[in-house]
Amino acid sequence: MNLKKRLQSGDQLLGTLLSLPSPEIAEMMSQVGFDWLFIDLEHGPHGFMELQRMLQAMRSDCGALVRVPEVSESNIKKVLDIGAEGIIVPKVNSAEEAERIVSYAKYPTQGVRGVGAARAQGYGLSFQEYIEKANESTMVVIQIEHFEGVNQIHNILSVEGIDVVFIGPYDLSASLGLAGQVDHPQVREAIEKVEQACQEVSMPMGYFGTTPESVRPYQQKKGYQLITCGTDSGGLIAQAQGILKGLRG
Ligand code: 3PY
Ligand code: MG
Repeated sequence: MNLKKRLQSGDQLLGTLLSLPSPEIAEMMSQVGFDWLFIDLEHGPHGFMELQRMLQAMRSDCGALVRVPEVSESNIKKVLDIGAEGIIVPKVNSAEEAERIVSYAKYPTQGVRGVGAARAQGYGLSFQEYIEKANESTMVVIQIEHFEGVNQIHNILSVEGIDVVFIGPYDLSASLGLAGQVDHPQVREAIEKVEQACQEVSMPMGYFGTTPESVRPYQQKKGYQLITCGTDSGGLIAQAQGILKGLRG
């Protein structure tokens, strides 16, 4: 079952964030049991070629959602044509922007996605099959991570075709002048405003945290179906620091 079907059936999908352009890390992380991997082209140095190599290395029963560097028709088209199951779009602050995102992610007549034959379409071998199913099976995740997006949440939610509203607690806290204070009451209040709006229209939500302790409260809240915990670089650093601490005391 693909990620979108699992989301629609009510599953909670656990992932981790990959910030390094490494097919080997993608290969490993796709084998440890995560439902999906959050591949970050917004902050990571990855280009489209590295993304393709990462997706090729992953186990097929682990999904991939790719965060695009910014909203652009070509970014969204390429990421989907390379074979991501969906896109994550950072800092969406208006309904107009959300409409453009959905339009770039869907083939006509629902949207304006260009038609090509790349990896997602089996380089042409599964062209018709992919084209027929893509609008339904592609996941569109938008991030609310700025107070402006919080203020616009009702308008943004009126846009057809959004599958998940994903909170970015770090950017959201920064937009409030509280960078990194993800549990500050003002940040929580902003998140609760988004939660309430999403719950009213049964919109699934997502959350990112660096540790299981930081995501657990959200994991247990109603509606949070896309959970991202930890990063590849954070894991490597923690492991190395643990080794040194063990050896040096
Ligand atoms: C943030 O916290 O700003 C994020 O984008 C997490 O994915
Ligand atoms: Mg962010």
